[in-house]
Amino acid sequence: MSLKEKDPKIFSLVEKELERQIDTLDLIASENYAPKEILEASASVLTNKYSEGYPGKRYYAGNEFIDQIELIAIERASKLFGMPCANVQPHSGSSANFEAYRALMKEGDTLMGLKLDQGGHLTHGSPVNFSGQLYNIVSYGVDKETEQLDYDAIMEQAKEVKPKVIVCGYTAYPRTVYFDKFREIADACGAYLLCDIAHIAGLIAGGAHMPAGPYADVITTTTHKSLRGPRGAIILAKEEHCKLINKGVFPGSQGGPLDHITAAKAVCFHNAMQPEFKEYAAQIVKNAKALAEELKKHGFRLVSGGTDNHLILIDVKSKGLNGKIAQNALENSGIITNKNTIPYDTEKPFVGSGIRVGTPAVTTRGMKEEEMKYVAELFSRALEKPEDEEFHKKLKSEVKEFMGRFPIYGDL
Ligand code: DSN
Repeated sequence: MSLKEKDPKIFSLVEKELERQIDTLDLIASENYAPKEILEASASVLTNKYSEGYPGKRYYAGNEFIDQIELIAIERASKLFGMPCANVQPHSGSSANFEAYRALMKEGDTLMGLKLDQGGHLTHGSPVNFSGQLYNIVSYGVDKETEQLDYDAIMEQAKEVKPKVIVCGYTAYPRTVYFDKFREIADACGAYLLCDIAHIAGLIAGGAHMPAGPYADVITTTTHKSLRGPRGAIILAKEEHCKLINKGVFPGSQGGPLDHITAAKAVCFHNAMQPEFKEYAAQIVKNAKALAEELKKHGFRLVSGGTDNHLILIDVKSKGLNGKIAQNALENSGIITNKNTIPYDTEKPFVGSGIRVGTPAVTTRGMKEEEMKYVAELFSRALEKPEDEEFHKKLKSEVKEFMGRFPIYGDL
């Protein structure tokens, strides 16, 4: 029996979600469309298996093929990001960071990460997250004028604070992260350098951002953002951290790995090694730069003045709005984004003064620089009359028509 027959309610909601994805303009910087082969691996019979442990050292029998899959995933991840040790079992970016921190620090040790409201992640030291509760957090910020990282200031702060771990790599930072400069900072204060490359993993894999592998002690990343794989995460590390990281993931914090996701991760790494992926990564950046220029023409102020990567942080206060109002007006018009704080924001995080947008998803759908002009126009028009539902409804059909030209899954 199919899902449609067994559970029509859930089947119909999945269908509706597919329709929503097809019809709307997804500008969420951390989202993408996993290709069919990744969906196929994720939805496979591998979900039936228990394989606690690691290849060759499992706590269950019957892992002959699972072992081969995990070894392939490990080898590909290692090669792709240029680090000798890879753990492909973490279920999410947050759990990967939890596990990496536990391998590098004891509770109470000092962790230096970018402030959440300036582009960092919850797990980089927010007080409402385990990271802020288990470790002594000394956050760094971006420069108030340039809204970019000031590496000299971070160096000075790090020398004073002497953190055990410095984390770099962000969720709302539109500029290149100079991992080489962070390596110098970490060396100057005797810290480990953890590069959380979740947002830019696809750009790194495709050669559109400097690599972290030569500089990091440990790398964490999700696999579903610009890397365009299944929902999940991995940890990469120098050889010396390998044992502790593996122990930290299992049995330290997780039980059985999600073998269907491990297989999908392996497929994702294979895809990311192909020449087409280089083109994809380069196009993401070209599209983001084109979109940034067009948004500026429509009168939006962009945090840091533009972008070097896949994302743009738009200050919607420059149009007399806040993030929450703007996100709603955009969603009602079929444009999917997320509200975000901007550096030195005066709004609460649930409101924010910014909208974060990114180009990984639209680039997967085949859009190029030319289309970014229309995307910026749609974005701008949606915010012209933030409270006018009729106006948004009309715009939503226009967006749907436009998106119809860029199919996701063909006949799926
Ligand atoms: N939730 C992710 C993002 O949207 O950036 C970070 O984990």
